[in-house]
Amino acid sequence: MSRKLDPMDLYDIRSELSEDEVMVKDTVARFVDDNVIPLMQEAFEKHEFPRHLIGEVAKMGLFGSSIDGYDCAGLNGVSYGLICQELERGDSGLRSFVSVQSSLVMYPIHTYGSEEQKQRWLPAMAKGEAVGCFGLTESHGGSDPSNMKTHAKRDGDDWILNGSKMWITNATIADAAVVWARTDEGVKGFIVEKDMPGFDSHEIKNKFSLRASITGTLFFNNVRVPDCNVLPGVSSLRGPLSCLTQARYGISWGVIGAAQACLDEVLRYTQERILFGRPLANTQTIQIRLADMARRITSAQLMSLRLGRIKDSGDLSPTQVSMAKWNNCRAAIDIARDARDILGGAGISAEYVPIRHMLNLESVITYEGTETVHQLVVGKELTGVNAFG
Ligand code: TGC
Ligand code: FAD
Repeated sequence: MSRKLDPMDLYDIRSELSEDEVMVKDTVARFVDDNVIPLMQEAFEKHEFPRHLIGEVAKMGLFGSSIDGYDCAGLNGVSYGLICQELERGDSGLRSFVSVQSSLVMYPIHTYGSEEQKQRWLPAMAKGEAVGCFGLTESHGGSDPSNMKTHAKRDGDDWILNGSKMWITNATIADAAVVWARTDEGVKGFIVEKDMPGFDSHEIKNKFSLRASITGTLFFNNVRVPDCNVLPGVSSLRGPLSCLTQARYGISWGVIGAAQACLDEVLRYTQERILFGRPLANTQTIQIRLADMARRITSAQLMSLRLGRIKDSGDLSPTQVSMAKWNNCRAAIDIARDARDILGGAGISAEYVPIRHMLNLESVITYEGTETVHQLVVGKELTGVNAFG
């Protein structure tokens, strides 16, 4: 008799992981089962980010987990992916928080910041004592950040920052915002602190997606930023885009967790739901749909694991990340929508996870580069022709 396979891991990805990676995965999975899943339905309904989780996530060393030193865990890229996968099995909002803090705030400070900036922010962020946000998108078109209007001018030893940013995760709870602005010396990253005069933020309410995550706008009205708060290591769009590569990599893993949560729910439901005198799972079309979910999850797992190994070898190309972000977000959102349908009327209730994941994934497939953006990045790689211009 053939052995029973794990429905969430048909190709036994687990056996490809090192002992340390398995330990990271299992630790975060337990935390999510015990401390995250039980509260996400209510957090989503109340449109609230469960802030008390910040300290708990910090205690596990999940912020800036890929950074060596500065009180960070120094884990490899595959471990970061597994962290994202397990967190997003709970909710995309919590994974978003960790993506922003780790890949979009701590990463640029670590990669492009001065030693003083690193000492000041990285240990505090690793401990969850300081929260960060990342301001790149502007209201007139997030897909094309080269058209940014936010700008800064030197004034003695300071810079004067003007403009605004839109759709910013953690905007209203951030102690520091890494803000990208046009200057006479190229695009630069500014660490804007929450109390700086002229800096303001507002929460965007009434979202139907990522309701358990805070999203907002940032406004800069003649904000005086000292030169010591400017990231010295980069002066071009490569700065913010390289951060996106880190975050997109994590998202490619994260959405697998959301998809697994949906498959898990419908596997249970279709065995219990009796229609026309037999469990729903006994019908051919339902089995085909479940099999298709498992096929897509398995493909996504293989893609992300391979991507992680390439990342850890130091040879990651942004195009490879684009392909995985596109493929895995598409797989996850299709699975979540199909799972919602399989649940029938129950599928519109927040008591079942697919609708929450489905709604969250509408954001996830849009932020960090829309599906179209990633398709065009791959298209450019194949043809050598830039279709953005
Ligand atoms: P392009 O001329 O291609 O590139 C400019 C410079 O950047 C370099 N580069 C990259 N470097 C690292 N990673 C990447 N992914 C990179 N893409 C480009 C490039 O080599 C060049 O470097 P250099 O040294 O020669 O100057 O730039 P472009 O203006 O043509 O842009 C191309 C395009 C459309 C792909 C880019 O603009 C893009 O990715 N647009 C989408 C924007 C986006 O994804 N925004 C996300 C905002 S943050 C967010 O959504 C957070 S959600 C967080 C959460 O809650 O989880
Ligand atoms: P647009 O760029 O206006 O795109 C509109 C449509 O046009 C899309 O369908 C797009 O695919 C399509 N399109 C674009 N270019 C082309 C083309 N060349 N050909 C054909 N079609 C095209 N940003 C941050 O900086 N920091 C954050 O923390 C952050 N968090 C976010 C959190 C949430 C919940 C959301 C929803 C967004 C967040 N964003 C953040 C912004 C996000 O990155 C942008 O929404 C995204 O990049 C798309 O930009 P846009 O919304 O302006 O859409």
